[in-house]
Amino acid sequence: MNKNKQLFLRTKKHIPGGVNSPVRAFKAVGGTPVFFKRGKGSKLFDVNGKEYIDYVGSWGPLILGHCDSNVVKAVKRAAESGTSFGAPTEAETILAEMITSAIPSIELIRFVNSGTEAVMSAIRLARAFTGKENIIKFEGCYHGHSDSMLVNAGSGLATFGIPSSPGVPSCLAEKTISLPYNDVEKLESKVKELKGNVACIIVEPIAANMGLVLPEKGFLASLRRAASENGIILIFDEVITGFRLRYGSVSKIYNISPDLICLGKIIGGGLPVGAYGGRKDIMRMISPEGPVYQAGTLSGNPLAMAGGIFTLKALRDNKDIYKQLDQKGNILEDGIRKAINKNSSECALTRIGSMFTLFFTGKIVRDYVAAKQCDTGLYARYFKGMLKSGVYLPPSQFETSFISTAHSEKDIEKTIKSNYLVLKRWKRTDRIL
Ligand code: KE4
Repeated sequence: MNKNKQLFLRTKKHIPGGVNSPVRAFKAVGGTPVFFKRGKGSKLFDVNGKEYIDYVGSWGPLILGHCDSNVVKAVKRAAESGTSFGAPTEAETILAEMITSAIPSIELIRFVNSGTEAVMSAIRLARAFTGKENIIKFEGCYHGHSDSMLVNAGSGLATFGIPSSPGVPSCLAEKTISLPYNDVEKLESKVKELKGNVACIIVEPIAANMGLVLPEKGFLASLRRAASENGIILIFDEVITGFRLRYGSVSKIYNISPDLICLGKIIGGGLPVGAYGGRKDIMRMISPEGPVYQAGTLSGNPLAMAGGIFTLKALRDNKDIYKQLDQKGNILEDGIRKAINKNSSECALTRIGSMFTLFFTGKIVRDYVAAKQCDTGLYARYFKGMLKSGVYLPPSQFETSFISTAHSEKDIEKTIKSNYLVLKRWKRTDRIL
């Protein structure tokens, strides 16, 4: 039996679904998840020794690819001095200095251990600072699994949210209002209806959890305006986009300054990390300086700090790194678009910099309603075809693919070729791969 299958059966005896995070179980695409043994650069190697070009990149952290030599050396060096102290270390100071100088709107920052923790803490802080309880989020945006974030839009966009998971108290879910992404009119009318009784608006400034969906002109500005006019805290969840598209926050690209920003993934270089930060007057409410409690045994731990410092150093010290990532993305986009046209495939590609998603729909995907119209069965077949050809994409239509600095021209060419062959084998007529 295939070693992946063996391991999966063995693991399921001890871990729910055989995985430590749901999306890894391949439920959205079917089949047995691939168990990986190691990664190097743009490649992953599974337990059977099969090689893949990796576009998941651990869901975003590995912008330098797997086992970047400087990052590995730094983490090893840190580990040899101690894996955790539960006390202040200089490494936390260094990473805090790097991030606050890269993102001036972050005047104070607190490190935690995951994006979920960063968002959960920022929400609590916004509620404390404003004294209000309602929060606004957007359908299709994912902000980790804290209770207030596991909420769907009430039917017909009813004022209050309904839990999207059992175990989330309805009294809490009701305080989260979930609106359509890119819908300025609904945002403005909801804020008006609630008479500004909203603690915060949280958004992925570039949405990457319904597949990649870009903010339309004026959308982010409308959030900023509504927040400023109603004493609402604007939170950018940049757990994915932080340092992904430029050395810092995407808020610079859109010239919008949020009040708080949540970070994760890249700032830890693959080690467990999250962070939230922003306006001094807000962040000063965080304990021990202020009354809002938030804590963590391994927050700011030396290994994650080392991973983050050496990842950000590489991004900061090579001024062309983001241009090179965008050029790779451009070549890949061009190749995929050519294949879509040649095979008249019903697909829509969205890309920005080193992030991309191939949607299996003929429509432009501007929000979650459109994303949900994708043919996820076709995506599953496409995913399996690419996997077979040695290209590892996210095992879900509702995720984003990532290019790293380690992806070579040869990798991109092979991916373009595989993409063409998979789409060719499955023309609109027979749809059989
Ligand atoms: P974590 O708790 O998984 O570190 O971060 C939660 C989170 C917060 N905000 C955004 C914008 C995120 O994308 C995430 C987590 N991203 C998913 C993938 N899209 C992590 C993968 C997984 O859940 O296994």
